[in-house]
Amino acid sequence: MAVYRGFSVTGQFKKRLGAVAAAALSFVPVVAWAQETAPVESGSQPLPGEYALQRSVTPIMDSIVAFHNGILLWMCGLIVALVLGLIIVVAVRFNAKANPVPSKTTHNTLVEILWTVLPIIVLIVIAIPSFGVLSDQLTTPDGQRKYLGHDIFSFGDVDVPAPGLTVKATGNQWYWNYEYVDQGKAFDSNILGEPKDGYVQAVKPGQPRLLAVDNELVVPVDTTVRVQVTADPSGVIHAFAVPSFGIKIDAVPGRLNETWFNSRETGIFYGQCSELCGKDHAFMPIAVRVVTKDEFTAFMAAFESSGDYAVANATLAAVK
Ligand SMILES: [Cu+2]
Repeated sequence: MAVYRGFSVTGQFKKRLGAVAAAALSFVPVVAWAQETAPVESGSQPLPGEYALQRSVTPIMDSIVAFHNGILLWMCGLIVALVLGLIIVVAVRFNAKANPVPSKTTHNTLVEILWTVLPIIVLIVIAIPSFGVLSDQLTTPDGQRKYLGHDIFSFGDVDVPAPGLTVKATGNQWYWNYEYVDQGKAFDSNILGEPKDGYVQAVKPGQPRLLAVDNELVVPVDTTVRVQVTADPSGVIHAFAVPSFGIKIDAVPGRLNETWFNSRETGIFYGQCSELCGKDHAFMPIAVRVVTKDEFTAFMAAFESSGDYAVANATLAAVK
């Protein structure tokens, strides 16, 4: 009887496995569709149906993608498979019916060593590349230092030039202010609303809702941009984050944090405040417009001579 019931349980389990496999297969069209609609040239932003990290356009994000897809996902997958396997073994072989007289074992030295040592190895495998990526993110290039890029187990073989531009991003309640530090020019960047809500500055067709802003931070392509990040001294903590650049750093009142990026692509890249900062936390997006070096030179010349962001922005093609 016990054997028969054990078999029956296994049979039911097989049916369940079939259902899980069918559910997994039903995701395949979604995956294919997400790949078709992924951003190709222009803006980098989250799109419906996407499930992975945003496309990388900087050496730091290359490292993060390699770390996440090459190590973390595999380790998570293996650990989930191992734990699930153990649970299945326990449920099938050691339930009260299949195993009516339980063992009185309380210690097993080998097992105890294994479940201590294996997690330590797992943590070391995660920690070594993780510290490398972290120190890359927080070390502003000087033209000499090598960066990891795709190969996170190297000792660094990617050259990155010293910063060609310094930008200070200040988190306010609830918008960002950007300053071109060496040029002494600053401007505010506010979210664009929707026409139906009576916003004067409304999103144009094609601009992403809740991400588009009136004044984008304009930076040149293939240039290392030093990003200094802080928050309004009388304000709260925010965080400056742009997924495609692989940057995320806190904006703390009274403290100047620093990170950097070097985008190899032009386009508009969107991010969001990533520290739960208050009632309009969801409405202070970040939009970085990466333009060619010539376009940036013209933009900055117009900004410096006029002191007016709108005049400088008019030198660039209209945002579509
Ligand atoms: Cu914020």
